[in-house]
Amino acid sequence: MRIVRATLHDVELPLVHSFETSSHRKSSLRHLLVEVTGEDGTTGWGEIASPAGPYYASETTTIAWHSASEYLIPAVLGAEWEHPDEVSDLFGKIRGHWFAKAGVEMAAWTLYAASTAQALGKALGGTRQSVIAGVSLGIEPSIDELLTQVEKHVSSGYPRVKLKIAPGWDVEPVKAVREAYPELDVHVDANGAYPGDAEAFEILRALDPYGLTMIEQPFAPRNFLDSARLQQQLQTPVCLDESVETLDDLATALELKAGGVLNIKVSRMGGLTAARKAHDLAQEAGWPVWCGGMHEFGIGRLANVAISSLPGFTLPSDVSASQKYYAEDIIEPAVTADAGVVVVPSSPGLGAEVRTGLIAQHATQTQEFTA
Ligand code: OSB
Ligand code: MG
Repeated sequence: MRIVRATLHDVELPLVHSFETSSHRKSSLRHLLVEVTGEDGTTGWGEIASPAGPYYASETTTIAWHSASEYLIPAVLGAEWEHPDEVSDLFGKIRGHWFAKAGVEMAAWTLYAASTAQALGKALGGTRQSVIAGVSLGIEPSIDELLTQVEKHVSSGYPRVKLKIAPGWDVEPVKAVREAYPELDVHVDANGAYPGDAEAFEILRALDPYGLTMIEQPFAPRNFLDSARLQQQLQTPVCLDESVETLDDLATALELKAGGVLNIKVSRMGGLTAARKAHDLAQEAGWPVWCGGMHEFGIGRLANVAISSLPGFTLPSDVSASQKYYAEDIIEPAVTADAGVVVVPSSPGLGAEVRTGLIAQHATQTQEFTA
């Protein structure tokens, strides 16, 4: 297979409800869409979902535009490959830039799936027909507003709620949500906001009695040691997100027992092939996995649904309905969740039509590349 043409679209969509994490608040999102054409005329799509600012990872949207247009797209254009597992090798010499690599590789995967008339999930080895979605709720201005958000999503059927926490917004919101919902599957995500000091350990230990499903990324991404120390002191599993960008990071985490659960993000790990390998490694080690999100538009969202159909994804994934984030998604039909259940598409390729008109309407820059 060969990609003979590519187009990079820089697209900004407004969020229906602004979202705050330990680092900042946002009300619209800018992602890059990668459109590719194979020599048989089939189209594939990928999404580069890096955040606009360097808070979750150092790779901003502007940096991703640069790496995709100058290095990654030129590396794949015109190159011959048989299976998308080979595509990441084409840019194997380029260090980092996981989000941009993931978007370009995703375009090759969807092109391959469409061209060979397989659903993306099946092509990846997925075995589920539907996956369970959880929601991720940002830091709210008050506990009451947080409870309103929890109620809204629990009443629409989501079986798991993840709460963003940060120093000063941790035990109190968790206590309030637990008191209001004694049985709900609740977990927290600190996005690495806690320093590894005694006070932070004390706060994180104070979360242990609330029966959380996991505490996600309490410490800075490279701080595997404090994560391992904390895990020894808690019943609650520690989940790693930002810490695991590569399979080597995962091997380190497993060896050190720096947690007990893995959040696999296709974007953070540089693509679907790496995500699948991470799933295999974690499964062998007995760590349950789930798929994390980056507020993806429909293309990245469907890639997340597809990878979540693999058997080791036993915890609810951040694959909530498009409408949680966007009034209008760039795919048709949009992703829907009925009582928290998202159907894995069975039609060939990505599993939905891409609304090129809507993309053109929201694009701020576009660039074409030919082999
Ligand atoms: O840590 O999981 C995270 C969004 C942006 C940056 C980091 C994270 C998130 C989310 C979004 O939690 C979850 C989703 O896409 O539904
Ligand atoms: Mg996270």
